[in-house]
Amino acid sequence: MDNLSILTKGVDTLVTVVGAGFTGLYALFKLRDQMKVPVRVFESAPDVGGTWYWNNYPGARCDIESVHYSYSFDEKLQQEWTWSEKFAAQPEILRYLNHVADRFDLRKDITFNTKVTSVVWNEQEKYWTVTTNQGEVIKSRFFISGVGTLSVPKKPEFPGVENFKGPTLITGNWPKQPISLKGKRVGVIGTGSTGIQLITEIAKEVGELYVFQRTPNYSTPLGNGPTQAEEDLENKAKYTLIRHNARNHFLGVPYNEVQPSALAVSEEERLKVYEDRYQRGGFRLFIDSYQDILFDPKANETVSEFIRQKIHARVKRPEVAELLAPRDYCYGTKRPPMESGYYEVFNQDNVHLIDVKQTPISHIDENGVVVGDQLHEVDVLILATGFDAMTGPLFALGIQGKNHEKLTEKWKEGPRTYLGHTVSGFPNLFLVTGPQSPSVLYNMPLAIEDHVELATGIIQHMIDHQLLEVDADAQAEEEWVNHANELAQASLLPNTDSWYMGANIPGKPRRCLVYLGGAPKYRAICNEMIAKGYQGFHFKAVDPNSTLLQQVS
Ligand code: N01
Repeated sequence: MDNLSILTKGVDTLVTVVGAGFTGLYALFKLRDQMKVPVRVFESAPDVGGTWYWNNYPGARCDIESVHYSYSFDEKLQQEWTWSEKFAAQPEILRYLNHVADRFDLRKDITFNTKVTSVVWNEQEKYWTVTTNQGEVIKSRFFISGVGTLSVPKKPEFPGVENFKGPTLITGNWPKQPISLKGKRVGVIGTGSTGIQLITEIAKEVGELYVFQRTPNYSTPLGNGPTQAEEDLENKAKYTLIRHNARNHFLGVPYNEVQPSALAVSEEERLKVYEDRYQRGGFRLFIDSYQDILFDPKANETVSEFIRQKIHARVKRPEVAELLAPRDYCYGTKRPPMESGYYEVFNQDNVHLIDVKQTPISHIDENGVVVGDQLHEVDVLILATGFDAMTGPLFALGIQGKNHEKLTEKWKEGPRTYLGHTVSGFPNLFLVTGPQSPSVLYNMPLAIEDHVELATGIIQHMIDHQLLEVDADAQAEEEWVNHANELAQASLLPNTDSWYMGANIPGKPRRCLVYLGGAPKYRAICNEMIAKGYQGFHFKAVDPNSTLLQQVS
């Protein structure tokens, strides 16, 4: 009997993958077509896309250039696809993912409209029992989570929200049928990346717009525009090099002009650099200006003040500009949102900015949003209030590991992972872009490819060596958690209330959810771990006396 048959004996499939976004599609291709192993994929939506399926709110688009924010695993795929804009909008990214699904004939092996409701480890037989809301129960040797990092919208926390008589729309679960906001009075709660994109777009057509802002953001220009044919050809000619350079950059983009310290240069020189990066757009100001802005408050203040002045220059009414200009936290410690005309929206007479930090939203009634004792009447209410990031989607899977330990229990003081990819006591389970991996501070498609390859590499190793179980060592996990926390503590992130720190969800432990060492360092650590024979993992071989081996021999 061959090695694969040994690992699949007594189970329904070798691998179960949950999610059919960037992760699930690549994992299915890798496992089914390259490794030729049995795999099941479950997806709660009726179609592929993941994040890009659900977040179809007006204005949604990516903010890493599409030439980088795309799969790199297939040369023909990257040669044949042409993006129409520098930063593609949600419909185009969804079309791309549909194209990938069709091109590799993936859809036929995805079970849609099906939510995984529990994932329970069977210690005796060494498999996961995966249960779905459609009543299916399967035994799977391995489980790969592709549920995404920002896929569980934050629960509305406004008393009376259920009494509102008009539609209440949640950006992370936007209606699939077209909805017209033309001429309507619309209220938007939330001014993060989502709110900023949405507000800019809908301000073009709504009657009156009420923006309820608790914390202003340091938003900078996206710098979008149509794809230039010549540039596209050039990029395609050197795609291998582009990907190589992207993979060797902290954020996964091939920028190479970052300088060591904002404080080591004259003010004139610094402002010149900030202006250049601001005008060129995207993440350049954040990641390609000065290295110390995320670590040194004085360096950070130079860029924070630069952005505040930009906001004041763009917003006509000084009191509105001042409300939009953050003062009490450092730039970059909340995820920097990109904008394309956001600040100018507040120069429109029909747009009203309401500060809900000074006076919070007290409740929502049937007619609108009540702030203090003032009612702001609206026809449509939009909640752009964010997500229960990183841990929320994993907790929703109902994962239970060795000794019946629940993941929710193990992580009650905050996530504990080895390499942001595995969890000690939860064998044969792989988290793609899990907490304490570079994930959201890296170019997501590349981060996903890295993690799918790490997981499938371990699975292939286990097939080759007839290994039934892999579990992260508790000490290795402890060291990784400490390393990730130390890096976070050395940065300015912990001082700010953000979803990076879990601070946007009441009661969630305040822990940095992201690995701040950067993707190149992270990849070097993973490669070293593999070179040292999967250091930090314990494997269990098939027991020669076990019933399993007796069955297969
Ligand atoms: O969510 P957020 P998001 N009362 O948590 C406010 C990615 N993304 O969906 O800051 C009043 O950032 C909250 O206020 P505060 C990207 O990684 C990417 O916008 O907590 N307000 C904040 O203003 C991003 O970071 C793209 O004080 C309340 C907003 O709601 C991540 O998704 C586009 C409130 C939530 O902002 C999440 O972004 C969009 C309350 N009770 C998103 N509760 C790209 O371009 C919350 N808020 C790729």
